[in-house]
Amino acid sequence: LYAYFPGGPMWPSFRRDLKYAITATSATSIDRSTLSTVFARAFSRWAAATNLQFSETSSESDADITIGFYSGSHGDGEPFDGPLGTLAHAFSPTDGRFHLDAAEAWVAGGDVSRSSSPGAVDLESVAVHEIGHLLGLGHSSVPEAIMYPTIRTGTRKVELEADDVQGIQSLY
Ligand code: TQI
Ligand code: CA
Ligand code: ZN
Ligand code: ZN
Repeated sequence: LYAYFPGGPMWPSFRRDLKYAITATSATSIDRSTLSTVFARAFSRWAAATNLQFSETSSESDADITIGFYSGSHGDGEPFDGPLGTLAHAFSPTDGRFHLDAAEAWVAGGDVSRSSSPGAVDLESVAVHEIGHLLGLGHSSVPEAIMYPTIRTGTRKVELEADDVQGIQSLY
């Protein structure tokens, strides 16, 4: 079954059109337009299941959600750990910070199962999971769910499971 963060934080009902900005990309070699496409696809999975809408903004000060790539310590007390281990983290509503470990062998817009890199991680799969956290979902006990706390490297899991849809629809 799905879960929420303690206390059930969520985006308030008058905030249904959330803006995100991709703010810190200097630590990754993935090009900017690929990042825009991958994150837009990840957000669209959740938009399809709710009355939430997401749009990218180039202005960090307008953004509800900020997305960035960082290595090691990056100022929030949750340092990244190099390849594998922690891949990314996102804070609960309405913080909006979504950080990705720049040290991962991210695969964006390709077929992760065909990557030659042993620790290849599918960016869109991780993004769909972290957006669940940004919206207020915790971890699910259903292994097929996007919000299940583990994923095998070299695999892609981007479609919301019935459990994810029930979880998000009970919040929004
Ligand atoms: N990052 C953890 C995660 O997002 C961070 C975390 C640990 C966390 N405990 C938490 C976040 C409790 C919120 C609440 O789950 S991770 C996966 C998965 C990670 C893991 O790097 O381990 C994905 C990031 F589910 F596949 F294992 C993305 Cl998809
Ligand atoms: Ca890592
Ligand atoms: Zn961080
Ligand atoms: Zn998680």
